[in-house]
Amino acid sequence: MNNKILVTKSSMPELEEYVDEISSLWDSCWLTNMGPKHQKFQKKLCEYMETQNIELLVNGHMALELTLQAMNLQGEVITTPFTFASTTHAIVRNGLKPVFCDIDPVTYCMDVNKLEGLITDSTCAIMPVHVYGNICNVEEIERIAQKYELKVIYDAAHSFGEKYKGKSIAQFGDASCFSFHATKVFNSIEGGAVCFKDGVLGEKLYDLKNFGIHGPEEVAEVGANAKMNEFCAAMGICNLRHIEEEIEKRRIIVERYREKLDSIEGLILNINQKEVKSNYAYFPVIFEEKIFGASREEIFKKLAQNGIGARKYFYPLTNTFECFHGSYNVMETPVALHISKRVLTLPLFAELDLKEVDRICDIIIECKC
Ligand code: T4K
Repeated sequence: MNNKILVTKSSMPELEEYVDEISSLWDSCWLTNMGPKHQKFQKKLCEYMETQNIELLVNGHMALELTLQAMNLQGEVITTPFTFASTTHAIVRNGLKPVFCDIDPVTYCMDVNKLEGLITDSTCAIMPVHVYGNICNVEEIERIAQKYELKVIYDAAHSFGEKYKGKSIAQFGDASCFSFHATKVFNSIEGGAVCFKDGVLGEKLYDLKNFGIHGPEEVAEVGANAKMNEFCAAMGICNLRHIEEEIEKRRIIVERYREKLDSIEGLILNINQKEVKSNYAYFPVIFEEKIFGASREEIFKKLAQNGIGARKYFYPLTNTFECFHGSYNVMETPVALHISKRVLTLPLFAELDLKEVDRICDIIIECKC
């Protein structure tokens, strides 16, 4: 496993730094249930994400699922199928109906030109995804949401640390749900957070992550157990100290990929979005077989033979999952289908050596015919 290069590798603080951060837990024996580390992490995140309103959760999925529950929604939620299972599952597990909007062929986020046509009397919310850390067209989504009085919940799992026009990405929509999973730009081992506008939503989320318990003798909601424990909060505190260095290292790696692959015909690289402070979360490449001469599957296999674990994020589309028993028509999202059949996300993590980036690119270029 050690000589393999996988799609990502968790960022970790120095062991001593983490040990130092968790040592007080041996005195307090307070390990979970919104303890001092949880509170400290929440406060640090508020500063970093430039918001007053953050609720910490056990993972990004529960952030999505409980946010929908806290909003008491009913009916249809417009979302995209080019995402991780979590986005669609959060909608379905709330008894809501996902309605799939196609994606923009450049950003892979929701195609806002197709959004309005999907709104019906049953639509209650929009759940767009800042996929790969590419920022959705937040202005147009806000305009449409206001016009039809819809809630906007961003799946911001990939966009920690980003800004749009100088404004923290945490400040868009009614809520933005982040993932701090081990595989993300920023991790707290497992973890997630919701940033929100309305304080009442925060109070509900606080209860919902703790079984719906509102007071010592009052259980007001049918909640879950989705609390972040103290060890995860401590990891988050440590990793947050280094986040800007991490993003800078990623930027250098992405630049190198671009230098090597930009001019190769048949490859489409992820764009540099204007007015976005990027976190360089993923490096997706679209392989147009007819021009490049080799298919995504061939490249995937060739890389694997060389010990390189690129991934097909996000294939298959969520609207084709077996668990939905053919409920959705994939032909309604043709751009998402096209991209999902051709995309590979290449290895990208802060400690990835530039020589390895060159090797990965050379293997890809050798496949061109
Ligand atoms: N919304 C979106 C758009 C998401 O992408 C996700 C999660 C969510 C919501 C939900 O957030 P969470 O509930 O997960 O917080 C991974 C992650 O598990 C998942 O968090 C992530 N998206 C998804 C895109 O990727 P897998 O099944 O591909 O992970 P896995 O185990 O194959 O790991 C990928 C690579 O990461 C490994 O090859 C090596 C590396 N790795 C993995 C682990 C577990 C590490 O370096 N350290 C580790 O501890 O889903």
